[in-house]
Amino acid sequence: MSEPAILLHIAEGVATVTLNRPSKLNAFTAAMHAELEHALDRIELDRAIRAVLLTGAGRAFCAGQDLTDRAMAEGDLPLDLGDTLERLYNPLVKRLYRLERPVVCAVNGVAAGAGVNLALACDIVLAARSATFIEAFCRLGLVPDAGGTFALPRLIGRARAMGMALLGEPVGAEQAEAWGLIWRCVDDADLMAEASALARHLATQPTRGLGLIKRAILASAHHTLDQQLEVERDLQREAGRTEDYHEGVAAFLEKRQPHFRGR
Ligand code: T3D
Repeated sequence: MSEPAILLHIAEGVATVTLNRPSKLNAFTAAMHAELEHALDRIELDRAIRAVLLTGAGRAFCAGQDLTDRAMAEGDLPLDLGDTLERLYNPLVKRLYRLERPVVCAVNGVAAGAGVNLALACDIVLAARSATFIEAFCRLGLVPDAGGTFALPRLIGRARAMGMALLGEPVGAEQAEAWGLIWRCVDDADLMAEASALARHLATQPTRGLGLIKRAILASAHHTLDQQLEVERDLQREAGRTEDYHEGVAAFLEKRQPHFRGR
């Protein structure tokens, strides 16, 4: 039997999802998409999972689409790449943005093409100091996909987004942190310990509220101030009805540590 392309490990309220095709730098195949979809189904259904950690096996995070699946012989009709985005990448990116659980990404090595944009669809991105981010699409005559043209200008502004997308040069993790592309760059040896500790910490927090924060920040991307104030009003109404909010207030008044349950 072949190795699974996705590993899922659940412990202490954290689901660790590992892209597992290290010999191909964890490039995406249709089978890998299907396995990742199943892992996300499991995560969405299990309320005991309160945070997610995404990373890659081996020396890379993810080299994007597996290009051996895209080889064309003379006379072949071109594959409809819009269709592969519609069926595979777009649903994946939407699920990560909309998952009402915090998603930490540990970029353990090179991220290229859709691999970069997959990382940027996560909520808190840590990267090993040696990792690089390559919007490699322009080298193939393609357009950044998997949400790249949404995330890049919002995170780092038009000038840097254009530079990354039009030149396809590797951007190092330190530069990525300085630009605000990612949350933090950490020493290679510390990456997994720091990312796991962060995910475990988040899993003990008021995770219903964290999910609502995600929703609010995502909505702000296309809202006016008035519209966003309405979003905050509605989400705060929902947050104020959670058990965790009541526990947070009670713990503060009783001068004790809160015990949040994600409800
Ligand atoms: O198609 C659609 O459905 C549309 C969606 C598109 C989304 C996309 O992501 S398009 C962009 C695809 N990705 C790329 O263009 C990146 C291609 N990879 C690279 O440029 C380089 O591999 C890296 C810069 C990422 C790393 O370079 P390096 O020198 O560290 O490693 P390497 O030697 O190039 O790769 C190691 C192995 O992984 C090698 O296999 P081998 O020769 O040892 O058997 C290489 O072929 C394989 N590999 C790396 N990336 C891919 C890949 N195999 C298939 N597809 C890949 N994307």
